[in-house]
Amino acid sequence: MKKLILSAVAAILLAASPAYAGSCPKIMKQFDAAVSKSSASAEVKAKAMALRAEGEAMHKAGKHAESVKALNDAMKLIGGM
Ligand SMILES: [Cu+2]
Repeated sequence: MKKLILSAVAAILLAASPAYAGSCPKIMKQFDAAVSKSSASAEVKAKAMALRAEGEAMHKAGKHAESVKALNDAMKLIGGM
């Protein structure tokens, strides 16, 4: 029974990660398009760009959930969503 639960959890984790892996580059692309059109101040944009870089680094490290969060925060800063 315990083994069954463990494999179910593993299956869910495996199914969840490609979704995250795919959404990071998507949000990065959206951010890049939005930042050039954003009316946010240079200071806010710089902060957002730092968050985006952080998100990209985490994406490359395989931490997709954290990456998505940082990228979404970056988007919010520039008013992209
Ligand atoms: Cu990712």
